[in-house]
Amino acid sequence: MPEKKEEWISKQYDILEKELGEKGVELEKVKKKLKEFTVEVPSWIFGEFGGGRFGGHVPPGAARTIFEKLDDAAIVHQITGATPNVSIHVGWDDPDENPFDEIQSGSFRRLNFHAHKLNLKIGSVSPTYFLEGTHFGSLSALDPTTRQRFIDHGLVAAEIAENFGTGFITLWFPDGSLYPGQVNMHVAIRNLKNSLKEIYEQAPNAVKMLIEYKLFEPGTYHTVISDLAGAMDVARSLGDRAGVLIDLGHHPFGVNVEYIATRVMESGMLAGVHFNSRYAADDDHAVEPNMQLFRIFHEMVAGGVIGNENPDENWLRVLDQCSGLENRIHAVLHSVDSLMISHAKALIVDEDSLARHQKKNEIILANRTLLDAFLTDVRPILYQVRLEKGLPLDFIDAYDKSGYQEKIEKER
Ligand code: PSV
Ligand code: MN
Repeated sequence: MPEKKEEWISKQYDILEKELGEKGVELEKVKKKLKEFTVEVPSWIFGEFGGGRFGGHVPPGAARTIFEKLDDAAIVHQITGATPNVSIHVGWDDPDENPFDEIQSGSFRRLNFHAHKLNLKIGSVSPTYFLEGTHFGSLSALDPTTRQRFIDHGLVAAEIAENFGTGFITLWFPDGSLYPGQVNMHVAIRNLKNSLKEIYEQAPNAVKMLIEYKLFEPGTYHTVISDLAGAMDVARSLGDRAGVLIDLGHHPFGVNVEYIATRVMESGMLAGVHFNSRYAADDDHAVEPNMQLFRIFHEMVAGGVIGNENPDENWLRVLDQCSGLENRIHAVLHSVDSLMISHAKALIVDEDSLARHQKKNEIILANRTLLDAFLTDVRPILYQVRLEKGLPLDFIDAYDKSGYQEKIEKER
């Protein structure tokens, strides 16, 4: 690194330390939290899936197997120091590439071993309910054989999560309908709840289940769990090892997602977030450090679901992105950077002033207090953290210089 850059960082850091210190924000504490920040990366970003347009264009160097996906995740962790866990999708991912119904949880021992060799761990585990055979529903299907098939699949995922993962399964269902009248919605929700109950009761009892909701897709008229109310209702019907998964791309436009997150925090329910950015629908784009993301982080900090010493008190955090045209590893590195920027901004809010303005109903002043943090360039803090951790300052630049992209494009 040129000496000048280090000087600039140190100068800017000192200025921030002084300015923020006057507001009661201690940068040493902020740095500690940022050093400990982690997020799971999804196996599915590194594979061939994504986009679904341009004649099935596969980005050069895309991983062909779950082992190669972990290899890619390993370089992301080496560069960022923040992504030790990889979220997997059983069915999409199978170390033995068995037919869907024959996936064995034991096969994942080999994958677990590969992960450990790479200094990684298997993180949350998703069963895959949107592959072959669920065009008329999975756990909510009218056909009992279909339901049983996917209950069994959920149990395999639960066993993998218990034996090799972090004990979380995350569930998303493609179940829904295209036209009014197509599906008896009462029956579908009952079937879904009963099927989930079977998984909940038969799964190893340390396994936690997060239920994801989505407004649309593939159902255009209705999806079986379309919103927070539906996900919470289902989770409550199961028990306290069940909770909800908030995917940022799964809401109607204009929804106040940070308030959704706040309601879940205040309920005390288990929860997690799937991070991504979207413009049109569920785009699954890389995370950007925008205002919404800052607000979500601010509520997570205020609600005490991030940065706790006891990891059980923290919400699960996972990237869920898979857009197909950009360099996938660039996209993941960009996401991790965006999350860190947003987290840093959330940690430097002048909370005392905010509380004072709220008490006096000084609406605009309260709003500007939040904006002050959002508009602060926090990169000197992040760079300082990276210097102290011995990590590169610019993740994408470090990746481009590593030679990894050339290597995978040649080998795969
Ligand atoms: C569905 O759109 C989703 O958000 C679920 O989390 C899946 O697991 C993931 O995307 C991958 O398709
Ligand atoms: Mn998701």
